[in-house]
Amino acid sequence: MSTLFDPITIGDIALSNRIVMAPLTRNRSPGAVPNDLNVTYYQQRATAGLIITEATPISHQGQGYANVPGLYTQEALDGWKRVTDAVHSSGGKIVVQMWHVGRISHTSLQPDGGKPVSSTAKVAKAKTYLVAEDGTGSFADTSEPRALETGEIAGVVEDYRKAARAAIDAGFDGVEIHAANGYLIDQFLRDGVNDRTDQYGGSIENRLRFLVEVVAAITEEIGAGRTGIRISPVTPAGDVADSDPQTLFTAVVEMLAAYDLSYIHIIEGATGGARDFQQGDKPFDYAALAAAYEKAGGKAAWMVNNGYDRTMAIDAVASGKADLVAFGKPYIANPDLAVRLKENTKLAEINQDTLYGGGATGYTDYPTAA
Ligand code: 8OZ
Repeated sequence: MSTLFDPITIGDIALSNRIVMAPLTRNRSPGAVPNDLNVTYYQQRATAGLIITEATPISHQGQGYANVPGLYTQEALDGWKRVTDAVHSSGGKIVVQMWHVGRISHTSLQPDGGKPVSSTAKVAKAKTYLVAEDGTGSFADTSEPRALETGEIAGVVEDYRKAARAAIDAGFDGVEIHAANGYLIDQFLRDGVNDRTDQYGGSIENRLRFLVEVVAAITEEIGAGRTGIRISPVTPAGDVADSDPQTLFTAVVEMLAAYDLSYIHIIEGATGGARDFQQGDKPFDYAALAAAYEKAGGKAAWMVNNGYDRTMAIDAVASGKADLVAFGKPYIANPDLAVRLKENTKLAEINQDTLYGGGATGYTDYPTAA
C-alpha cells in the first residue's frame, strides 16, 4: 500500500512524494517576467513532490491580472529557466500552469487596450486585480468581453501549443492545462456561460471541442506524459455555472482517458471555499467521476485539492481515493510543508494581507520549521 510520503512516477515525471504545491497567484512578477524573488520562493518549496507554478498566461491576450508572470516573451522564459534550474538543483520537480483568462480580464491588461476574448460576449460578475503606476494594487470589475470568432479559435489553440514548447525549453518537467475556475476553457465548457451557436457551443460535444483541441495540440507538441490538467466541476469562481456538472465533467474525463496524461487535478467544491459546494440539482459525486475515468481506460495519476489537512491527505492516498494531494494556502506559510507533514510538525498560519502583490514580506520570509 502506498502512502502520501512515497515516491510515484506520473507519466514522464518521477516524484519523491505525493505532496503537491498547488498553483497560487501571488502577483509578484512586474512586467510579467519571473525575477530573483520568484526564484527564491519556488526553490524554498522544492521538497514538494511536485510544484505547480502560479497560473501563467500563454499570451498577452491571456493576461487578466497585474504582475503575473507570462510564458510568451523571451525575458519571461529566461526568468522561468532560472526558476526551473533552482528547483531542480534542490531536487524538486516543477510544471507550469498554462493560463488563458478569457473574459476575466480588463482592457488595461489587453493588447492595445482591446476587449478580452471569451466564448461569449456576456460580462462576468467578477473582479480582477490591477496595479496603478504608483504600485498600489486594487480589485476592479472585469471588462466586457467579445466572443471569439469561430475562425480565431485555431490561433488560440496555437498559442497553447507554442507556450507548451516554450515551457519545456525553459526547463519545466511538464505543463498543467488550467481548465478550471471560470477561465477561458471553463467558459467554453459550461452552459451557463457558453452561448455560442457554432461548433463550439450547444451540445456537450461542442462545448468540449476547444478543450479537445488544446489537449491534442499540447500532447502532440510535448507528449501526454508531460501534460496534466486541472478542472473544478462545480466551482462558481469567475461567475461560471453548469446545469448538469456531473454529466459534463464525466464527458470531460472520458475524453481525457484517450490521452496518456501525467495527471488529472480535481478541485472539489468551491475553489478555496466550501468542499461541499453544489451546482446543479444534486451533490457532485467525485468517486463516480474517478470511476468513469478508469472505466474509460484512463491511467493518469488522480490529484485532489481543496482544504485537505494532514489526516485527510494521508487517508486519501492510503484509501486509493487519490494518488496525489495538492495543498494551496498551506504552502504559502510553510515552504517545507512536505517535511512538516511527514514529521507532523505544527503548521504556520498565512498573513492574509500579503497574498497578492508586494515583495519579500509574506512571500519568501516564511521560515522552515528546522
Ligand atoms: C486567485 C487570485 C487570482 C487568480 C485561479 C488563477 O483561481 C487563479 C487566481 C486565484 O485559478
